[in-house]
Amino acid sequence: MTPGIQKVEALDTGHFIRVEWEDGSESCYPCVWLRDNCQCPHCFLRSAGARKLVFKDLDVNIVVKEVTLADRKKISITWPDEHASEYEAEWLKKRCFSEEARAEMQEDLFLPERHYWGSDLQLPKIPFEEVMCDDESTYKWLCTLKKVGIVLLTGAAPRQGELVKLGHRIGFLRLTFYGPTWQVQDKADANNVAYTTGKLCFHTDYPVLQHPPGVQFLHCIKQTAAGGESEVVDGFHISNKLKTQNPQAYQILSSTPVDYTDVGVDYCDFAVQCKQRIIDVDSRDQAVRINYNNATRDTVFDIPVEKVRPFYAALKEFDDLLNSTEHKFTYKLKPGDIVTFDNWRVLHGRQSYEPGSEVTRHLEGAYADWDVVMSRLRLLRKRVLNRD
Ligand code: OGA
Ligand code: NM2
Ligand code: ZN
Ligand code: ZN
Repeated sequence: MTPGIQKVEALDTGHFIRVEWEDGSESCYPCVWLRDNCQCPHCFLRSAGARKLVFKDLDVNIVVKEVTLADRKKISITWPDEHASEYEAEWLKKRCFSEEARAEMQEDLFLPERHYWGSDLQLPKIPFEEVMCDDESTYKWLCTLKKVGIVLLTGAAPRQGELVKLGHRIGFLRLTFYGPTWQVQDKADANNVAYTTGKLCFHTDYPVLQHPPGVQFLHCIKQTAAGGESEVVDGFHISNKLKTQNPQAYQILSSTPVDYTDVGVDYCDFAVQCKQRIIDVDSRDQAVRINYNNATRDTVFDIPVEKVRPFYAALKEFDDLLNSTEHKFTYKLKPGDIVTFDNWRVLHGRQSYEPGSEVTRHLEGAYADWDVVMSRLRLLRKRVLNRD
């Protein structure tokens, strides 16, 4: 429950409002922000949850004319032009500018908590059927996907079409040049190394796209008897390790733009080019996305010649860490399994297998964007926790 408001006053010649809460805490709000976020029908479109007030009509030097405590649940402000605004206690408390309150709100919105793992991973498993029918299971699936980066859904039918259903469950899938869903199997004149029987070293999918798919689904329809095992590694955990172990290598991989290329025909013809840093970092130098597929890394490399060898040395350090037995987790998909993972975080690979006259191994794959997955997660959390 939000505490009531004890007292409200203007500070700094009307540029700030100070709120004293009944629990003894206090919050400070800049008047320009309060005016900007007036919730009246003139300034705010309730049905869209969006601001109507246009920026040119905002006086960035505005001060309050009068502020009053309507009751303990609401404050009222009169502005110099007589416009009147009201703000509810709960609304204000959530938007408190203190460092702790902001951190709490950001955690609520983005769920940044991560559980790092190595070869000791306890692969989280949930029945596919439960995820399709039960909100609580879907919520648990998506929470775990965000926190751990990988969840295995079990017991789907061993035929094409299950991923389209899963896509409808979250909202929609991400279309790429390889189609709405795509078939991983040995193909003549393969337009991608994935469509052969060869080994796939640790990679993230599709770093050649400006906005690589955030989430990947691989549904096992048919599995070969010998070979074809899957491997995964926690790219964020490895990035942390590299940063402590070899800060210079980390610096190089998190700053060097690497050229990627993908040219061919599938859903339609394509000639895609992109520059990506192998370790994408935020303003605090924390890894937020791995962009690494050795197969589509371009032969064109747009960096000064003297930087080339140090780059390869740095990539070697990273690749060695990815492949160390301490860090990688190996498993083998069974028909009906759907592995779902964070394609911005988890690097995946597979062992080679023997080619045959007929198809012995078949996975159906699909992508989703984190925006779509997080949106579904927030909606389900509201429904599951509030039971509305
Ligand atoms: C892919 C891929 C894994 C597998 O298609 O990009 O990584 O097990 N496939 O075939
Ligand atoms: N497939 C599996 O980056 C890549 O080329 C990943 C994409 C072909 C859709 C493979
Ligand atoms: Zn208003
Ligand atoms: Zn892949």
